Order: sequence, then structure tokens, then C-alpha cells
Amino acid sequence: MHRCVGWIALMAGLLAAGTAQAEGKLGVLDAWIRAAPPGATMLAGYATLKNTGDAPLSVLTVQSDAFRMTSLHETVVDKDVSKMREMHRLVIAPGETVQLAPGGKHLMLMHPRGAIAPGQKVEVTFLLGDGRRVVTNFDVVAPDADEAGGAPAHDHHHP
Ligand SMILES: [Cu+2]
Repeated sequence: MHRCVGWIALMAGLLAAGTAQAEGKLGVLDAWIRAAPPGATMLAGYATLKNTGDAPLSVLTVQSDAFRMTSLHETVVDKDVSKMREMHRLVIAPGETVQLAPGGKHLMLMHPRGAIAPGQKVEVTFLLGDGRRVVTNFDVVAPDADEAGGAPAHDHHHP
């Protein structure tokens, strides 16, 4: 009897351990950086982030050797005024997709170390809450190309 209970407890322990291994997996799609005029100090990056794993994942921030300062921003409208603020943790549920897009959440890329020209690829690393890093290449795209479909007139823009 007691041995039997112990066996069940052991099995339960193994099952719990199995569950603990569940983890979120970050997929980054359609990653691009909006090209800016030479000398621009603020650029923005956009992408579709998808959690393809079976547990929530959190993105803490981004890093790139191509810029001196990088962060995750979101745009909020407060009394008709569009403002940006830093996001310190972007949580993505299993199976969920989060769009980083003009006028919304974006990568804030400041003070490029060199020219960022259309056609170039820029490596960006996403830092996850559990310490993992996801390295992605972002395509630098000229604004004309991405706005062919007609972006909102009061699109979020950087000074
Ligand atoms: Cu911003």
C-alpha cells in the first residue's frame, strides 16, 4: 500500500518535471527597420513576434551592435497626443502573435554607429525573461516602400 502511494508520488513528480520543461519559443517574422535620412539619431524597427511554444514568454528588451541605445517602445495616445513609452516586459501567451508596427509597439533604435542604408541587414537580439537570446536579422527598408499601401496621415513619427 505505502509502496504503491510512493510510486504514484514519484510519477506525479516526473509529470510535474515534464511540465516545467514547457517553454515559450519566439518566432520573429517580417522584421524590418525603417530607413531614415543620413544623420538621423532615432530609427524604429518593426516585426511580427509569435510565441510558437507551449508556455508564456516574456521579451525584456532588444540589443544591437549597430546602435548605441535600443529599447522596446509602445505608442500611447493621451488626450489626442501620441507619446512613446518604454516597455520593460512584453509578455506573449502561447500561440499568440504581437505586431510591432508603425503607430504601435516598436523597437526604438537610437544613435546608429554607422550608416543604416536600405537593403542592409541589421542584427538584433531579443532578450527573454528566462535569459535566452533570440538573434534576428532586420531588413532596412526605405519608407516609400512600406507606405505604398497608404499609412495613416498622423502616423507615429520620431522627432
Ligand atoms: Cu519609440
